[in-house]
Amino acid sequence: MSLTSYTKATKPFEGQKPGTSGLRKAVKVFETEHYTENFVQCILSAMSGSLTGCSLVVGGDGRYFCKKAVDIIIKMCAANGVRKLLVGQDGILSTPCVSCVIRQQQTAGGIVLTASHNPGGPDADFGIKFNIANGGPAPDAVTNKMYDISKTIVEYRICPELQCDISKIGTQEFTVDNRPFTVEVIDSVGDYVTYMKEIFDFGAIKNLLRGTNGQPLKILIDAMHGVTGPYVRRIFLEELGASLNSAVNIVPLENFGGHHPDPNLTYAADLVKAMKEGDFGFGAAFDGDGDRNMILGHKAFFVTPSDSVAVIADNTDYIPYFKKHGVKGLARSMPTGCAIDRVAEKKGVEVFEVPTGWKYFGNLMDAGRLSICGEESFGTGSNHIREKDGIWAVLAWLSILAGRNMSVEQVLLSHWGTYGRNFFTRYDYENCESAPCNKMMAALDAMCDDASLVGKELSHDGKTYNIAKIDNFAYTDPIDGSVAKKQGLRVLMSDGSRVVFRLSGTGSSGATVRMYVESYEADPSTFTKDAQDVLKPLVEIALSLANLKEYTGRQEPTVIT
Ligand code: VG1
Ligand code: CO
Repeated sequence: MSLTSYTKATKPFEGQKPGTSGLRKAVKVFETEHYTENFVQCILSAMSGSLTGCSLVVGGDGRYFCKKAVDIIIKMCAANGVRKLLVGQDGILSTPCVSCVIRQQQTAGGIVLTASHNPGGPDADFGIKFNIANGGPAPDAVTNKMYDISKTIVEYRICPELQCDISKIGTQEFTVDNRPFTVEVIDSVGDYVTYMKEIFDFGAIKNLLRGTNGQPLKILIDAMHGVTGPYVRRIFLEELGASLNSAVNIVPLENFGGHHPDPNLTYAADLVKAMKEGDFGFGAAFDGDGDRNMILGHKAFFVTPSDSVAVIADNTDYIPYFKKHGVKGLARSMPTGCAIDRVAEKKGVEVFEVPTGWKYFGNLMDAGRLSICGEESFGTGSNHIREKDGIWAVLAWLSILAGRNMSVEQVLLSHWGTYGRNFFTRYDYENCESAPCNKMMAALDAMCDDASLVGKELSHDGKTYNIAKIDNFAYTDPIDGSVAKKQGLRVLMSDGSRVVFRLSGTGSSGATVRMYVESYEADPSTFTKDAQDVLKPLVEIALSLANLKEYTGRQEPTVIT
């Protein structure tokens, strides 16, 4: 029996503008009649030429509203002429896994249902993101097109009678408007696990955990009730044979157990506490959709994400994938600490500084100029896919520990010994009022044109810095020449220290101010110092330069990482 699709009349909604990583709003907003349908139609219409007859991947982090959204997407893809959908079982696919499946199955792209590290549940956030055929987040040109369509949309197409059970793996065939339409429900972890086994030497990691060449390494992995639970179970418990107490919170929950599924020292406090007790030698946590990671050593020794990517880039000899493919270039997002730049210099490879957001790495990878990259926001990855990848980062770290026969702390000390240490911290002021924050950014922007600030001395608590340059970061993509402007205010000091201010593009309401502070030390006696102590004077200088407390009305940040 052929099903029939219909055109439904609708009106535009304001603000369907994808941010740093997709459209994120409160669940209540997505539940508004036609809201989700409108945005899905914008995604499909933006694909125009490549839509009819194509295949797409659909999956998400399992948060509240995911299943409903999958159902809408299936009905709308069928009505818009898509030939086939690959849907994760129960709608579950991590963000890196979506990227992996898009590439392996050569689909035209994928739709990812997640608000990443934002909390989930009926009163929290939901999000929809589109990834293109290379497996990476849609670039600005594509998201701008979606946004433009959202401003004038008058109708969408849907096949309301189509019923599809996504709880069982297998293929279901439909006929819609006399066209064939296939939904293949896929194992949420299968393809991804196979790929990880190609990239890494699982035997070496197994030996490390078992202690074949010394003490067994006890690990503690916290999936924070996000999407990585099934991946952690399959990879760490079943494939690598870690003991059952090595993994916690591995059942995905629609509300992440009421927590922020955000792997940092504040929101992954339970992991930090457990690690401090000293039984485990390695700890890690992931965010809701599995693209972020936090790495901890014995007694919760913290590895900053900026250091983590630099260490991985410096130790590629222990990862079979890089031995096979080589390491072309390295990259980081602009606010990320510059440790990786030093590794690139030593290795004699290119290093790129791109705006915040993984979408800016894709072109460089596709052009064969980028192998490993990261963001200070707990994102680490490589050109094995086109998303940052939390599980990959943990496997990379375990490979390095196995290869070097060192602890996490020893690896860092050795790294700093070679390169010096880039101390880094980020202050977040979440959910502030938008208007004053915009004013603060405008005031900072005006400083770019104030020549009298260049050379100005700023002092606090015995530390003095000289302003070398203030600018608003702009980036020209070396591959396609596209330009991204106003990507963050940078205050560059004469000694290489930096302060950066940005407004977040992932919040669902209000404004979140991010302040990034970095300073480099070559003196080994500083290496074991607490980053907050070392950076305190520069933090105070930055706060007063921006009049941040006055504009935001906040005395303290919400989160320090
Ligand atoms: C934040 C991070 C950015 C990251 C983005 C998406 O963006 O700063 O580095 O790429 O989240 O990560 P913003 O605009 O809020 O600073 V995820 O794991 O939330 O998809
Ligand atoms: Co994420």
